[in-house]
Amino acid sequence: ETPLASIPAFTLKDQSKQVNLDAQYKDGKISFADWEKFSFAPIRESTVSREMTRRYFKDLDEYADCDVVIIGAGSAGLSAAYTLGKTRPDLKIALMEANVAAGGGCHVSGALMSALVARRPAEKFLEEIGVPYEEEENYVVVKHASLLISTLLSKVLQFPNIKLFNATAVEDLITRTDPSTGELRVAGVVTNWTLVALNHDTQSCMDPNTINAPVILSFTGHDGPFGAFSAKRLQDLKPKGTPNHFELGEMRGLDMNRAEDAIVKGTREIIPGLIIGGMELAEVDGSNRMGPTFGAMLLSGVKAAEEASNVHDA
Ligand code: AHZ
Repeated sequence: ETPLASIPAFTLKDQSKQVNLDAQYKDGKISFADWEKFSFAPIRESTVSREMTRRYFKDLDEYADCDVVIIGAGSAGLSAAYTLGKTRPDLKIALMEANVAAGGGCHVSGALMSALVARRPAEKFLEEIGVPYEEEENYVVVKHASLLISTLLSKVLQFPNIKLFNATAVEDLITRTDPSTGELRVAGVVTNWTLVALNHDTQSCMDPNTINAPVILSFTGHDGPFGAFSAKRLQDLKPKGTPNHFELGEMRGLDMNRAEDAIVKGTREIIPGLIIGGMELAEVDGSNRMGPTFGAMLLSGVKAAEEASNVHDA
């Protein structure tokens, strides 16, 4: 018998049901446990439901007021969440993602051909989160886009000050007019479960949720079913003829060199309380599309976290 691995043994409450997960070789075969004796500890179905719903609604309650809301858990939103979660453990951060799965275009389209390209100096961020890469002169290559997103997500979700609300769409922004300056500021978000949000025109009105927060970071990607969400709302709030009006759909043709610098440098507080970064910014600024190169998404997230920290403390 040769022990192969160090997966620890676990013991069920009933001592007679001890299962040893140490890999063993016996008679030329590998075995991890005596599966005949194997049985899980018993549970009541309602207990599982209660454990999930109690936590979910407690989180909704706790995060109804928070310090920062991040809209969109694509590569840019997750990078911002990581940077802010790590450097500002004092801030309570809600991360809203319309999709069931996080990752946005990085998981879905970027993962079609697996490899992910990031131009230097974005490899510094990869080193920070511990994602290995192959070196080329001006860029690095990660074996799988999903390796980047899953590593980033696993780190983000471990921060005690961050809660991900997935399958939840931000439907609107909460706005206030500053009585002294008359300036509009963003003061929170209106949310709903995505499946509800998608059915507003087939069902009678279903109550949305709200989250109040002084700082909102928006990374909803470029125009699409849900994409460019805050840019679209902002356009409604700044109708033609008012200062800073812009037209949506301004994103220009693909130019990797111009696009990546423009997105990182342009990541900023667009109106008080609202910071826009990632590809959503291309809709506001009319900058170029960049295609499947992800350095700017990662560093736009870092810049947005810096802005958010300063806006929060101002
Ligand atoms: O589901 C969306 C996705 O995960 C989510 N999202 C969009 N609208 C939302 C809403 N409420 C909550 N109203 C919402 N979540 O936002 C995420 C956006 O991720 P993304 O990957 O589309 O955007 P990104 O800016 O993080 O990365 C863009 C990646 C691209 S696109 C592109 C090109 O077309 O040239 N190049 C790159 C690098």
